[in-house]
Amino acid sequence: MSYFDQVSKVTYEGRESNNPYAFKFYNPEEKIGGKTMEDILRYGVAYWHTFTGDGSDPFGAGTAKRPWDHLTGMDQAKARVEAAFEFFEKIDAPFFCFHDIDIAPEGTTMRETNKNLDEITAMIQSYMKTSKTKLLWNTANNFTNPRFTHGAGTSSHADVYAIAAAKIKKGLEIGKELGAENYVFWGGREGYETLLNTNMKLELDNLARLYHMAIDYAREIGFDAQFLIEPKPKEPTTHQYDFDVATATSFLYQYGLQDHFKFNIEANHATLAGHSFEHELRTARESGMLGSVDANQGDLLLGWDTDEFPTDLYATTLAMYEILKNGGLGRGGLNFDAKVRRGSFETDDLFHAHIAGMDAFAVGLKVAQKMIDDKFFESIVDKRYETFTTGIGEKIVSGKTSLKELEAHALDIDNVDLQSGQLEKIKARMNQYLLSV
Ligand code: XUL
Ligand code: CO
Repeated sequence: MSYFDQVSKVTYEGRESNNPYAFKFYNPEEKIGGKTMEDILRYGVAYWHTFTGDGSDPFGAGTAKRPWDHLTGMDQAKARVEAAFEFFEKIDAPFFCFHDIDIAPEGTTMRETNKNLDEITAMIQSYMKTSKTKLLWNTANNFTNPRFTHGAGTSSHADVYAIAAAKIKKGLEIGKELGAENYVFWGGREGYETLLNTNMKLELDNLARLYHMAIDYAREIGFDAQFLIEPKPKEPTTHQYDFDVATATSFLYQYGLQDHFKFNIEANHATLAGHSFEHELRTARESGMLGSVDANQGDLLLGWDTDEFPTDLYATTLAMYEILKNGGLGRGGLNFDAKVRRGSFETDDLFHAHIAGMDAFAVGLKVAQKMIDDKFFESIVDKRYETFTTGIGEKIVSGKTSLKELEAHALDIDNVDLQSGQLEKIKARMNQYLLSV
């Protein structure tokens, strides 16, 4: 049975192609800086948006028309697996990602839920034997079920904490079973609505204890995936503890977790935190903690997490600049944590959306590689800080000076030779680069 008859296989046809089911810029085999695009970009399909989501939003019911709509329960879950692997093959996806409840329905008890998960995991595993698509990461959904209303690892109720822990344990086992490269923790409910009913210290201590237990259990079962924290400042909670990369870094160091985690950085979460996407990537990169990316984009006119497919070439280029400077994403990848708009309810739209996102990051990659090869921006940066390479600047950088010596240096300065930051020249050059591929 075929779920997506309209498409045979999406391939690269080049920028002049009029075929809506072809890549215009993403050429998996093309080498950029010595590596293939496929190996650098490591695209992932998000199971929840593409196969489980129905297009509903807080104001209206689902709109999506899917060939598995007539089914329910486990039959529907199985149809989704069949459809997913057909889609992965047709869109040429190297990876996919899922939450536990995306792939299998919850039962009335955890025992029943785990039985459903085991059955679908076995089915996925057998599909993976003949598919090139690997698991970039999986995670436990510890936010949808009403029992997580006061949090999961930061719940005010110990039983809920235990349920969250049990779901993570199962997630780690499934990740090992399917050979996941990473395991993600996104704390959608790990935060608070008001401090007046919140024991923040206990909640954060408990969250750290949960992470330590997860590290221990992964070690115990021999699951060597990279653990990733996905920061987000708010939504659904008013304040989320993993607010942004800097906040979560300080949490990791405070609790001795820093060697066990990297970050999964989502574009729309960065902007919700009042940062640019590239700011979050840079912050993680500078501390060696850039692990993976949830590739999407928000809408500047809306104040929430719209999870749109990325099409903004400026943003994808600046993101790829950080990723290339990081030496790539290692075991991470670019997971399209993105959903088609509610009005884009046909299965065709799933293909158009992924093609748009894959092409947008392919352009970003090509432009960023040129920017790096030319060293145009790097030389601007080098020149801007050159006073730190000699004399007193060199002493500052090597930690070989003191306030006394700096005062002696400063007292006789009569004129500081400041240079322009050349912001407009830089932005104009960036536009030239963008138009050059
Ligand atoms: C929610 C979000 C999640 C995580 C995984 O904003 O991004 O889908 O990526 O739980
Ligand atoms: Co995400």
